[in-house]
Amino acid sequence: MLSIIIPTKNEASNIGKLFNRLNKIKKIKNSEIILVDSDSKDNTRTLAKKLSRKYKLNVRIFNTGKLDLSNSVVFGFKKARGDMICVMDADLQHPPEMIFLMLRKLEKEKADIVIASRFVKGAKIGFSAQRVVVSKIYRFLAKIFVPKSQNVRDPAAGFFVFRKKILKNAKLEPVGFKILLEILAKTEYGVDKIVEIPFSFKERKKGKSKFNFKQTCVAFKHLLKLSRTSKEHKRFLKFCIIGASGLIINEGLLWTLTEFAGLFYLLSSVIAIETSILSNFVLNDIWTFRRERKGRFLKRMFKFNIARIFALFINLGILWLLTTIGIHYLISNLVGIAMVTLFTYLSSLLWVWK
Ligand SMILES: Nc1nc2c(ncn2[C@@H]2O[C@H](COP(=O)(O)OP(=O)(O)OP(=O)(O)O)[C@@H](O)[C@H]2O)c(=O)[nH]1
Ligand SMILES: [Mg+2]
Repeated sequence: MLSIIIPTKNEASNIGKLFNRLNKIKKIKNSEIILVDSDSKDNTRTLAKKLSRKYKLNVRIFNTGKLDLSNSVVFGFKKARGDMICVMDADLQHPPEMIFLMLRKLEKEKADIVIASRFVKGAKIGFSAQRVVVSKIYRFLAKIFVPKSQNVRDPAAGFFVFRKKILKNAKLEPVGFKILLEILAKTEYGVDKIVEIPFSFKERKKGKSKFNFKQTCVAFKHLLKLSRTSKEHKRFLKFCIIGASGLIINEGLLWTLTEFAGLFYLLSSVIAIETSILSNFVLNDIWTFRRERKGRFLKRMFKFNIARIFALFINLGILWLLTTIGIHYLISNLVGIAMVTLFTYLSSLLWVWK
């Protein structure tokens, strides 16, 4: 059975049309609809009750009081009787006609999660320029803070179907609106068992959007919270420790080769830099990114080297730029090193050990 979970807050102006469209779907009679409403003041629940009687739909309505959107949905998960779950909004931005298309895809492709995605080929999205930028930043940070979600184009989607079994053992503690990312971070699914299908996400026509500046901040706060649970900050720390060890190797070898082997200092430096790159790579491969090792060792090593050479140019570029605008070269160099650390970390996470 499919449980369709619909979070609502003051959606009386949309609920009539939503139920009408749901009623026209044949397979809906074998599903349950769980409306999780956060204390709407506009009759949403009464109207939903009336309509479910009128259309003879299997609807269960809960008032989740002060719970926010994502926690209301989690409440819905606990009430769900189906072995498949669909989450969708009530404001008709998510076409209900797609529900069983997504379910079919889930079954046919033996997927764990099917997402109606706003960012795959064929999708259309009616976002303002400002929201496009925020969404881009959010999706980029999601890749860094929740690496498990790296292959998902729309981790902030609100319309998706999944197998309930993936929730087993997961301790969901979301805040705000982004329930999908919480699921991607904490549940047990196959990373290759996520399918995204395009859809056209239009502006809401009736009722008021509850997604505002405060909710945007909450979404970023949620990301930070997830990075703590996925222990991504520890990974970054490991990367920095290895970076520091590389610095010691670099300095030590430069000194030894120049002073004791009698090499010209620039030649010593080339050997020292490459040795530290290689030691950094090996240590990261067996410690920082142990679980992300895929494919050929040499290929990863080559990519890591390329990223480091790029990093060298970034370092020099920042050093030159900041020094020419009057900043002391030692401070410019520190800024350069910080930026390079970030760059090499991101290229490692999103490219070398993707
Ligand atoms: N239970 C519950 N539902 C909520 C809450 N806030 C919003 N919703 C519902 O969640 C769905 C998505 O909310 P919207 O305000 O449309 O947010 P959005 O779709 O991200 O933003 P827009 O694109 O501007 O519409 C709608 O069905 C809302 O009624 C809440 O605090 N509790
Ligand atoms: Mg909406």
